[in-house]
Amino acid sequence: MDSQHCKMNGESFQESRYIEDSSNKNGVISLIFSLKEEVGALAKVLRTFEEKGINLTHIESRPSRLNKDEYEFFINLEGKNVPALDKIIKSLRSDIGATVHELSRTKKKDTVPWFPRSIQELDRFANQILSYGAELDADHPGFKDPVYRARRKEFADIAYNYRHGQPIPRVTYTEEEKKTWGIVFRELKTLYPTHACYEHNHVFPLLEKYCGYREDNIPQLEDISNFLQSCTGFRLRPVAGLLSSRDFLAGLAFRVFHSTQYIRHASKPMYTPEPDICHELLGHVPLFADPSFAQFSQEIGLASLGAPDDFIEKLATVYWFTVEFGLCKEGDSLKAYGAGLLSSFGELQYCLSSKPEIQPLVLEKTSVQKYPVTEFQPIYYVAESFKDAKDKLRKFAQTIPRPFSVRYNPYTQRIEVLDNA
Ligand code: HBI
Ligand code: NLE
Ligand code: FE
Repeated sequence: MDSQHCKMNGESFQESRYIEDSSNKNGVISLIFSLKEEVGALAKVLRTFEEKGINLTHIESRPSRLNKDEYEFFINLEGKNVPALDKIIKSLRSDIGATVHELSRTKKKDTVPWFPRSIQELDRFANQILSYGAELDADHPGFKDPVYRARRKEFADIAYNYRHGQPIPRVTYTEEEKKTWGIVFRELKTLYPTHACYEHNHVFPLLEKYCGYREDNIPQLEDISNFLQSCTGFRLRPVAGLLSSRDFLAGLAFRVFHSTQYIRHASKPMYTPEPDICHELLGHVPLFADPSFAQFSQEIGLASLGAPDDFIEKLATVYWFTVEFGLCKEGDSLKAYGAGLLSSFGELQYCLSSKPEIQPLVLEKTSVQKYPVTEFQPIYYVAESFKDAKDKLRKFAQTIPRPFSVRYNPYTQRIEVLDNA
């Protein structure tokens, strides 16, 4: 459970791109790593450097003094591609079990990670999709089904080629896909009156009226995007799969929600760990039509821009326990507003049963809570209201060490950076 969580975070947070700093561009980085003596062990490591296009300029080996069956390798490499190097080091440590020491490396501790300043710049995220780790591949029903995989590629191509401002291509869904949607739609609709929050139940009939939400029809992202723009200014853009937390949260700052367009595998309609069109349309979309929720979501996005990696992780965790898996108070009862709950027939019932632990939303605590990503949540946090959650988030955002503040200008669709330094 924890390792899955770490996997996801690991992949998400390693990948910082820094604002260019020429002093580091061609620096030399030295590493020492140890490997068990084994045929091909070194070759395997060298291949990963080759794959990432990292040039090694020096290599030496010696038997390890600490472990008799290990060799130590000393290498110099050109430090041009720091994010790729971070990944290699991480995988040496976790996949190969190597001990890695970084001898010299100019870490730029106080530079600000790059972030988009205009809505068009979100186009840059399209080809930075994270692939799931081995553990998810293994228990994902669709990953062993070649027809399903080929279909996923068609959706990925739409997303890769999409540019801001274009209409989102319409998709003709297959009979099997429509059947899966129909099952999910029908079952969830029976639970919404008792389990979903007021806002969700308020918007849902409008989506049926204006956006083609029906048991026998998978609605089109383009129609929904237009509907949301008229409600709160939120818009959708298609995405091929999971983005890093940093990229995903940055979209929210522009009131842009990255939405998948493919559907879950037909064999498991009631729960999937991945976002899919059922999750986006039945879980997220109704809430983004609500002004107060939309503002809360945008504030998470604004707080994330240029924030250090550890804060991105905290904000992603807050996102997880609010936008994805949040419960809220309605009078004396609890209701679900988190999209991960509203799109899962199984978890929507479970979250309001007596089984999980329930805690009030306290961001200092919530932001560091560990969570599993491939099974029902053991703990949920309760918001008093969206306004209360937003006020808490604003306070929390003030604790982020950033030498500037940001605001979104909706007329120019640009982020304005106000220097505090
Ligand atoms: N990427 N495409 C996509 N969809 C999500 O819902 C999503 C994501 N990346 C990260 C993420 N969600 C969250 O779990 C947080 O890390 C922000
Ligand atoms: N578990 C959810 C579902 O089955 O719809 C998806 C969660 C995506 C974070
Ligand atoms: Fe989601």
